[in-house]
Amino acid sequence: MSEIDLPEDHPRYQSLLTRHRIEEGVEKGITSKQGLIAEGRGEAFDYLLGERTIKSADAAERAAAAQLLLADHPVLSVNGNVAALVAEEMVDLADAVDADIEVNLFNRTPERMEAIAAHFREHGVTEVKGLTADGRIPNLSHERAKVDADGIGAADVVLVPLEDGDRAEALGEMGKTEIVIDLNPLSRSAQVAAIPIVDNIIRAIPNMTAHARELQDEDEARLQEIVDAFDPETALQAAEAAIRDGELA
Ligand code: PTJ
Repeated sequence: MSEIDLPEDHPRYQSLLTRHRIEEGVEKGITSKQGLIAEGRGEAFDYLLGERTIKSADAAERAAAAQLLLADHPVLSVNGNVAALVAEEMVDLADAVDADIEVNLFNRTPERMEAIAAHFREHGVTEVKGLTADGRIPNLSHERAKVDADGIGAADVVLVPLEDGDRAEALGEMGKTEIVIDLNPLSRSAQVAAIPIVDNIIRAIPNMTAHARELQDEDEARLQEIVDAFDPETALQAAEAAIRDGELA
């Protein structure tokens, strides 16, 4: 039996596990109440996608892994939903691509910042970024704009999962190469990303890590080829088509 007392081959296993983790996140002061609403919206899109990683999402996850391996200073941004759903998997990915983890919240409070940082420390991260907050994202209201100058502030490639559109756009305007994970292909964050990944974060992160481990010995030219072969427009169109025309599993 797993953490939710259900066999893993139960047809609704993933969805129930996700709900359980988000609920627990709220109880621990990690996830915001708005995070529950965001989860519900994500689930609806996932249902329409057949709760599976579609081919274009797998290609995006591979391109994202290559992009993270190519980066000089990659940062994985985490919020309350990400921390509740995939903390351990994020730490694995950070390890595979040698990235920093930075807490960056939409509804920023000192208590949630600390609770999320502590959660990642419990998962083995020695230096969780985001608490210094000595950098700013230009053109964003104060609290949401706070970043670490030597974290997201100095990053060349940033992974921003489940992000709101404004901040995704503002980060893009700072010249960062943005990888977005969002189940809604029409969301502004997915639309502004260099690499949009339309997949449930619960599947996306482990798959990115698997791709990163498989690609780790490739040379830069080969990694760049994989990034260049990826087209964000085509990937978003494929995801939208899967949602509109797909057959439910
Ligand atoms: O912890 P905070 O304060 O930073 O707040 C985080 C949330 C997620 C509440 C905040 O960023 C927010 O309100 O986000 P939005 O604008 O609701 O956008 C979240 C997007 O993530 C939506 O487009 C959802 O479809 C999508 N989403 C939700 N759950 C998942 C998801 N995408 C991938 N995997 C999921 N499990």
